[in-house]
Amino acid sequence: MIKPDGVQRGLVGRIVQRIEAKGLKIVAMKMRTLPQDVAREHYAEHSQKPFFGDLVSFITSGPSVPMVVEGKDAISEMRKMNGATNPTKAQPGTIRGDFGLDMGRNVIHGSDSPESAKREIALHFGEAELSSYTRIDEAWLY
Ligand code: 3AN
Repeated sequence: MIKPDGVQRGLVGRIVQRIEAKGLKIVAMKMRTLPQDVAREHYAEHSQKPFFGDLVSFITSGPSVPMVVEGKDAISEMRKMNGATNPTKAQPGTIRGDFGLDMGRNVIHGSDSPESAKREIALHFGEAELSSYTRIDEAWLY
């Protein structure tokens, strides 16, 4: 999910381009401002952390772009592309390393396991919003 800072800084196109160029398949995408309850649920694992309030108010401060991404090792490959949580620690070539400077405003979120992906997808999309299609380059990718 591209966070409000990524949207407001005009980074959506460049981020989507990286995901597509990698060979991953975007099967759902929308723009929405997260309601408070969705944000709190999204970051439920951090509810006891001191930064939880700031995290929820930032993530609900403007539109985000949630996406569902499929492909070989999609979760770990996306997290590799996103880079370390703290953008000042993230390697150049990663999304956070190239586009971020601040721990809170770190441009993008990626699910960290199949279980959290399933839970997070359901927060943003209904079954009918997930598309199925074949990339023209699939035979070359795999
Ligand atoms: P990631 O998004 O890399 O999986 P998590 O799940 O540890 O990282 O953290 C979720 C989000 O909470 C991060 N994207 C970051 O914006 C925010 N965050 C994590 N740690 C801190 C912190 N110490 N101070 C402020 N915000 C934080």
